[in-house]
Amino acid sequence: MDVWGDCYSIGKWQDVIVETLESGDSAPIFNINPKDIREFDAIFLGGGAAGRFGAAYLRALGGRVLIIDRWPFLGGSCPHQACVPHHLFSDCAAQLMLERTFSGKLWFQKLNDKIVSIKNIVELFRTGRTGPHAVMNYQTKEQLGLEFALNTEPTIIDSHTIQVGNREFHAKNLVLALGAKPVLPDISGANLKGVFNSQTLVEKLDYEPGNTIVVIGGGKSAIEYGCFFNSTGRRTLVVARHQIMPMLKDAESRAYAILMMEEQGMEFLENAEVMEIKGNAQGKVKSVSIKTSDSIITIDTDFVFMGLGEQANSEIIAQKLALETGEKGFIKVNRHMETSLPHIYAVGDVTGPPMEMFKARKEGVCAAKNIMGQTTEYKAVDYPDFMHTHYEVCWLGLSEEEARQRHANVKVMKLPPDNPNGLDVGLPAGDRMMLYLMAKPRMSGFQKLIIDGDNRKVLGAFHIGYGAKDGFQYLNYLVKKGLTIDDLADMDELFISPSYFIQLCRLRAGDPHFNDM
Ligand code: COM
Repeated sequence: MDVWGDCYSIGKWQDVIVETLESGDSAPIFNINPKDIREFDAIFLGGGAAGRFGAAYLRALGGRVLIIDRWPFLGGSCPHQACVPHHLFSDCAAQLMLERTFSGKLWFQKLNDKIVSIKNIVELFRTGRTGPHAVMNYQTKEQLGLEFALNTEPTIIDSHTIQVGNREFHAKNLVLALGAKPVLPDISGANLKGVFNSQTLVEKLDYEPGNTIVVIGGGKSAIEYGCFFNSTGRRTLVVARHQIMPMLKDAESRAYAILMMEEQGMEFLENAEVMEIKGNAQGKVKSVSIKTSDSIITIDTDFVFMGLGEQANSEIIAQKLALETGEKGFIKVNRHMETSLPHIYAVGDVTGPPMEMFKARKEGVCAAKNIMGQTTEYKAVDYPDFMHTHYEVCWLGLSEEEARQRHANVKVMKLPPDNPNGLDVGLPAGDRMMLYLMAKPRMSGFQKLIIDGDNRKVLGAFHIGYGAKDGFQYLNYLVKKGLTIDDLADMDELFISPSYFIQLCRLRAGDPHFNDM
């Protein structure tokens, strides 16, 4: 199918994508400008976050670029199996926690002791995801003017030549933006029906999971999906080899996040290992045996979720092109995004962690600039980060412990403050927290700002609640430029409560020897 010159509406794209996915039609979708006779400056293999943003930037710099992707849409795994479903499930977890907290009160229906369907939400996503897919195609073609070949597994002829169907494309450079996939652990029974990861959950779930769920792993996906399962009313047991949530470095913030999960009924087995997943006669999961520090326990379940991190989609390409790869197949790149071979770049998840959208997009842009002669370096360091429990958890910079090791005069502003009521105080009560503030104040969040008392600069920030994630994106940029509490005090808060620490800082600004608060 050739779509060059046709303007498909977003709705028309949605129809094409649904039809292609449902029928399994393997004909490529070409959008190639027949009138442009220039050689491609680059072919991006993969049109996800890294490929799409890199290609857009390269074209903006005047180059000619082609994106090739295996799916009939652009945007990659984000809208199909990764970030978008994760955010949907995290929204559900937040909503369900609210509804369970207020179950039977005010206008809330009685939800306590009720289990809600996981299958229905997965199905809702499966149908709904083609909307974002269609937007990506429309934006990429009509607004960004990019050329692409979709719905195809290309053949790599050599480092400058790619074949799609019976068409050959030649480029000065190749950019590998192939993404990553969940690690498949070597656990006996991992292939049984009823064992899922973030990809297979949205593709394959075809039954309603029972009342108990076992999650393997202690990192972002394990916790985020675990909280969602728990919020549906199921017993949820998280089994982690080491500590859970190791990425949240501030001890007090981490303790609050874990306590709130425990109060929702989440169960954690740290320093524990799944020995075996056992199946029934039909090949379906029936139980999991877990080795803890002092015993082996068996949990009956028909649903196991693997949240054990990601590995690169690099096997075929690395072999074909003899590329240097590292742990989990991640393609080795320098700060210009150049691989071990000339004129071949790699960007996004295929180069390794952090598996974050901004890193993928910025790496794509970095490769594009270098290809177009603007020498640029990129490495993801000192970035703000976030994850979901039932809450949104964001952080940037140093934890209090790290700050105290490195700086002599550390000051801390936090909410709730240290006080005889402990957490049972309706603060910080940022966005979307007013109901908790009134009825269950300990659930109204936690926040902490860590400051160098000598030069008044912000060293770190942590927020557990809702609505602060957007602010952290800007805050981190400002912190790197030397943001002080006095700068924060000069900003304009749009809400009474201090999601972005402005109000707390203004109360302290002007005082040369401000105290902890
Ligand atoms: C976002 C995908 S869902 S992309 O980064 O805009 O391509």
